[in-house]
Amino acid sequence: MTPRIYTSHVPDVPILNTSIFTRLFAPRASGDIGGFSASLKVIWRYLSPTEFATTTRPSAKKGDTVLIYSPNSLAWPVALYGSVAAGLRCTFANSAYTSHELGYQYQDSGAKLVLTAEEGLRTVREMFAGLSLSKEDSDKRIVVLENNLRWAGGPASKTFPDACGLVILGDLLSRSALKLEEKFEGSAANETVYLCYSSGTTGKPKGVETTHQNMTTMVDIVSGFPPLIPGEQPMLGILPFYHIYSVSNLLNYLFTVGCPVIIQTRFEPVEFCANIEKYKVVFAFLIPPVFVVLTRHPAIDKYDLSSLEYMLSGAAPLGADLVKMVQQRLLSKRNPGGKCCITQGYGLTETSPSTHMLEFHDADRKIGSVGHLLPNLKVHLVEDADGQVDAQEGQPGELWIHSPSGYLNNVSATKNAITPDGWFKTGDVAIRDKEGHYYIVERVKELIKYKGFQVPPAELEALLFTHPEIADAAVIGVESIEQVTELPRAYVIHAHPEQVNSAQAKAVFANSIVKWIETKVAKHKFLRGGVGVIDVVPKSAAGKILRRELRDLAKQE
Ligand code: AYL
Repeated sequence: MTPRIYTSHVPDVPILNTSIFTRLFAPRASGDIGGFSASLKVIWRYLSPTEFATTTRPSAKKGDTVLIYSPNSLAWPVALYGSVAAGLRCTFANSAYTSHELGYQYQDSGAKLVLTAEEGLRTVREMFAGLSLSKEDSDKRIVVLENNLRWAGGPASKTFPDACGLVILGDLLSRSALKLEEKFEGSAANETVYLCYSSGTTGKPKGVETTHQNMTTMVDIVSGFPPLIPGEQPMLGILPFYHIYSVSNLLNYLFTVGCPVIIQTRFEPVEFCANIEKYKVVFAFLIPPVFVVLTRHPAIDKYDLSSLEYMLSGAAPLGADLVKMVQQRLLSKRNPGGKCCITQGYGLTETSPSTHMLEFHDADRKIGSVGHLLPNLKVHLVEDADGQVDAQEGQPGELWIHSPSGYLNNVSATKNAITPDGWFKTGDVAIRDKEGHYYIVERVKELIKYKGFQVPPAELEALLFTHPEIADAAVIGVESIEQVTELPRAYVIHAHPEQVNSAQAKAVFANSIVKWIETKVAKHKFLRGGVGVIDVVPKSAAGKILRRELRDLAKQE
């Protein structure tokens, strides 16, 4: 039987044969040598494999990878696009990563240099020490992105007394004489430009090979979709830049629209409200936990948020009840007829990223939906794991998306995720209604999402196995209604069960594991759902953890 394949109601956009850099900057960067483009050029020249041949840094060749490790700052897009202009690939790490987590991504991606914020320097050096590099060798692999980026010609850079050949962005900026006519090097459209880390359906994080063309097409798709942004409004940059949601929607897309972005280092409710009031923000890209804040935080009453009329949520489920609560609260402070449109986008790192978006005019009618399929995409809803049986019209099925992506150096993970004819299995279950609006109703993959951030169970399980008192472990996500997110919860088996044969002993041991994990991983992976001490981890005959049984167990507890 021929499978039922759905396409978008919106016409396809042409697929350009250019690099993302050319699409976003080339016209502006060559004509305008203002602060931003000057800094871009400095980073580009420093990192360019053919330029600055006299520097002592380890040589990078075109196509090599650099790792960006920084919270949101003005230097972040400079680091990103400067590297891209130099023909390098970029991988971005969560700015809260520990040296161990960072080391995994540095090695797995094969990165040659790390571009870090000042506050990350200690962790980066610790990471290099963990890889047995001397201080001299590691400092040569680091570029420090200062928090207060001073444009070219500014005062001398802050000094780092213990530096052994560290390169400071501010130093490069003040040293550099730029020629306007310099041309950026091009990259081929089909080359990989970003390596975003995602655990996918199963296993540890893997580098998703995202090409220039994936990114330029996404920019054109989003730009062509019924207008997301009403005019050139200031936008809030509260999503972490290192997440693909930001790279695509806040950075790539907003640079093409020419929107100013108000950078917040991290989400902080009072600053968030103050910025909306000050800049009269009309539209914001958000994630579900921010909506929880919008229903509860006292700052909401202290600031004038009446300009904020459109919000798009993504990266995790946003329920209809929460949407209604936010609307009620915000509208109660507005004049009659005031607007408060909340919609959703859906996507995955592997699909670079957006595949669905709900148009604002459907916001109230289709509340809870992730909207229509975007152009240039094909989806298939399947009832069985092999994709042989189509889901019936209006019935749930796993969402498969036709996608050219793949994982770096990981043929087997790529094969598991993508069928030979190019269908990427999302691990999400969706329903498509008669009008072509999609609803994400369940996640069948093991991935846990804490407030929009990926928590790969396999990573926490591997860590738990290294604990001397743990014989076996499994990690699942448990729902927190209160926080509108999943919380990672571990089930562990004590290596000497007789030592934990009372409820109290179990509780003490469980608590010690929660604390122990907090010393090892970034905050979003903490075991906020707690630890359960059990006798046996339920497994299939093939040894696969039966997570559904553990989820049922968690519900009974
Ligand atoms: P990753 N509703 C429910 N689940 C969602 C949604 C949503 N709106 N969006 C993402 N997810 C879950 O790679 C889903 O389980 O996301 C999906 O498989 O960190 C998983 O998150 C993917 O996790 C955009 C642009 C969303 C980006 C994104 C997030 C992409 C990165 C919408 O327009």
